[in-house]
Amino acid sequence: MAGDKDRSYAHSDDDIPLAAGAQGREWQNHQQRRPLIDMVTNEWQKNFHSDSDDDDFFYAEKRNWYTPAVITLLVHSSRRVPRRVQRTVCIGLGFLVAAWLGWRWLLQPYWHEQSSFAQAVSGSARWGVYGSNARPSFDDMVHVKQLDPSLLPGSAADNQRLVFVGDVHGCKDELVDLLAKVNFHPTSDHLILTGDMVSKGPDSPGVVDFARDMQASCVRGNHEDRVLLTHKSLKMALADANSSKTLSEDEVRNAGAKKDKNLARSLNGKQIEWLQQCPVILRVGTLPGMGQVVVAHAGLVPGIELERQDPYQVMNMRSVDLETKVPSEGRDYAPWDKYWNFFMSHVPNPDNRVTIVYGHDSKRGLNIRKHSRGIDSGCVRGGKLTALVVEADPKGGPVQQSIVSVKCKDYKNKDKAGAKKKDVKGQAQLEEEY
Ligand SMILES: [Mn+2]
Repeated sequence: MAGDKDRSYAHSDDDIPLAAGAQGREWQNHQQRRPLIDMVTNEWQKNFHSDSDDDDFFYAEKRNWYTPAVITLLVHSSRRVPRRVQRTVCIGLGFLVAAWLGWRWLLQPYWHEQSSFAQAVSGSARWGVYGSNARPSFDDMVHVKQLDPSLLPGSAADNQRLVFVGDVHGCKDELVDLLAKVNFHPTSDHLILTGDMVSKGPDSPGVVDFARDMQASCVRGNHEDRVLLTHKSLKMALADANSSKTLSEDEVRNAGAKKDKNLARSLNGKQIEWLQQCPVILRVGTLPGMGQVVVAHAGLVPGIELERQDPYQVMNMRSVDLETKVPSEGRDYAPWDKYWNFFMSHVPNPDNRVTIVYGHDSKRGLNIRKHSRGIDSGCVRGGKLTALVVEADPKGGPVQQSIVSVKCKDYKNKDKAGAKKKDVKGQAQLEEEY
């Protein structure tokens, strides 16, 4: 084959006749008629000359730029560039990459978020105004309550403090520890619980009794709501049973999940009554440096009167659809607290700005912003129990605020180990429900 011969020629310049063997003469003549370059018979040369135009194009594409010649050139030229210049170029390139990443992952999302908040605040309501629809009022639920002004810090001679505590979830020992840590005095300090005082943890009735003893204020969390609704349906089912009516399967099922039923049964009349008087929203009043202060378990939609907030969402929201202002208990939309803070920072009169103290979002954890204080730090699942302590400034300036917390035992994982054996699916559902 021609290829074999070519290769043997390429092998050595001196031995052309020998390598050509029997066909030496013919090749010698042929060789003399050809330019010297044609003797270079590597792959590149062969393909370049023998194939059609299309293939040329194809092979040209396939050739790598980093041929030995190019690499030699690069190495030589880089040796000629001073080290300092090389370093500067490297640092410059690194800086450019960092700047691009910073823009792409930090600044751009932030800018996008801020402009969508601005649009939500100033834009016209495309789908009507959220909160303007009439809702039925619930006669067994307090929607908004006003805190007694005499309980505000600085309202009396003795140094009164407000102590807000996040989701206790039946962790009575930790609540007692936390109040001891902040040196709580029931006569001069006032305790405000941000909801979800009961359920999940070891001693829900104990927490309610303790809160009653302390004459604490509270708001209704999603767990109080469930327990109270379950209690109500149990009572109704019992009344039906007493009126010698047999319960239908639906009535039994609708009386609530087993855990809620057990919890509702574990609470006595006084404890249920106390939970019942917890409002969905507690108006604390105006505190210097904090503006108006409001407590709600999960959140509020800014720009909507407290009386017009959807009670279910106040106990459950995590995000808000900026286009419709409709809150959601999922995280599919903008975090409500970020929108809240953007909105409040754009209220012209500082006296009209509202600071909200809330719990509910233990996954997000402690979340302190200018106009919001998220203080659920996941006590019942082995996190911390957190207090926000608000104290009057002796000189009449802005109130002093501090965060104090205690470590909690992991009650939920202890329960989980036992529950897993019994009902894996049920536990997965409970995980989702918070
Ligand atoms: Mn909650």
